[in-house]
Formats: sequence, structure tokens, C-alpha cells
Amino acid sequence: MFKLSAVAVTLAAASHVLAHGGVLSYSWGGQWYWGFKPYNTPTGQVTIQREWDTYDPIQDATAATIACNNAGTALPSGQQLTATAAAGTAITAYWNNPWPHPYGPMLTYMANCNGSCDSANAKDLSWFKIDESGLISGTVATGYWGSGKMIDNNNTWTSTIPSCIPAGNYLLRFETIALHSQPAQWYPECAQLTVTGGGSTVPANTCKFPGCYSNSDPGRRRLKPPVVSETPLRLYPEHPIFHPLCQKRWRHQPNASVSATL
Ligand SMILES: [Cu+2]
Repeated sequence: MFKLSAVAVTLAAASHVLAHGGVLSYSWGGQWYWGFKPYNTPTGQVTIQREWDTYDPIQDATAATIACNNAGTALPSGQQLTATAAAGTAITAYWNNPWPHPYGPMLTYMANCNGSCDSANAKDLSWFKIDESGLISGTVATGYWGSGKMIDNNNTWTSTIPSCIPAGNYLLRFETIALHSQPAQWYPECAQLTVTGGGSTVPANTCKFPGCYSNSDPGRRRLKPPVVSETPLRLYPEHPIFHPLCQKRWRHQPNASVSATL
């Protein structure tokens, strides 16, 4: 009896690990960039990604690690890389396959490090949103979400660096938020980029991590019963998307503000 229980607990723990994850690699312009491997020692890992140490989600919108996951710090000198990408480049993030959570949004942010990103604390930076995809169709609890689209797209998400932002060093933060459980599950990951080209438009309407999100935001709460209705579900319309082509300075995608009921 005891033994069976121990086996069951072990299996449950293993599947728990497998049910989470994050961004494991990136690609653009025909180049491949491996991310940090969270279940290996940081020693010797050389990557453009900031360190993150577990597949487990963050379950507090105001966590100190909400910017770039835990620890979210730059790797030691010689290990932390910064990749170069021209403004206007479409960058693809690869999540673990298969991503297990089809109900929730995809969000992508950037922040100027104002100097080397190696010495930048992600908490201190001003973040602007460059991409989002929320509820595309159907209902909140069972509909087609950005994260479902990510799964359908071979567990990848592609966001474009705005073509008009100033050249410089930036953190690029891909994120999905799984809304099937209470509290919600945040999965943010950051990579270091040197953006070349660009223009002179400094994105306004920035926010801090922590600070961008609140635990009382609509849509961050539990979506499954016993909740019977959800006030308008918003993907932070107070943080509009900085248009990737800079044709308009600000844009809301059609799904940026969704009225939905269960
Ligand atoms: Cu999970």
C-alpha cells in the first residue's frame, strides 16, 4: 500500500514537471539560438537567454521574478551572449513540445537596457508590448486562444521587432499565461538582443515588471467553474501594442479587449 502510494506520488511529480516549461530556443534570419537549459547547472551554459531555473510557473502577478523568470539574471561574463537582430526582424521562440496549456494569451515585450544588458536588472527597465494574442474565438474556458495557436504552430510564437525603435541593447520577453488554474500560471523568458538599424521612436506607455500586472486583473482569475461569469477580459489594453511596422504609433489588435462569458 505504502509502496503504491509512493509510485503514484512519483508519477504525479514527473507529470507535473512535464506539464510546464518555457522557451527553449529562438531563431531568426536562418540562425538558431539555444536557450538556457533550466534542468542543467548554469555552469558553462552559454546562451542569449537569461537564466531560468525551473519549468514551474510563476503564480503571482507581482512576483519579483515576473520580468524574466527565476532567476532572470544575466549569466556570468563569457557565458551570457547578446545576439544581433535588425529592427523589423521577426523572431521565433520555441516552447517545449507539446506545450500543455491551450487556454491563455501570448504576450511579447521589449525593454531598452540603456547600455549593456549584462548589467541591467530586468526589474528596473521600462517594458513595452510588441505583440499579443488573446481569445481568438469561442468562450474563455474552452475557446481558441493565442496559446492554442502557438501549439498549432509547432509550439512556436513569432513576434517582430518594431522597425522604428532606436538601435541599442534590449531584453526581449516572450510570455504565455495559462488560465486553466487558480492562480494563473505565468511563463516569461527573456533573451538579450542588440537591435541594429531602427529609428528614433522611443515607445511610450511602458510599465515595470513587477508592476505591469496585478493579481486582480480581470482574466487573471480562475476561468473554470465555480466562476460563472467574467467581467470583460482584457489583455492589458492600458499597455497597447507598439506597432511592429510603426505605421501607426499604437494599435490594439481586435482581440486586445474581449467581452466574454463562460
Ligand atoms: Cu504547466
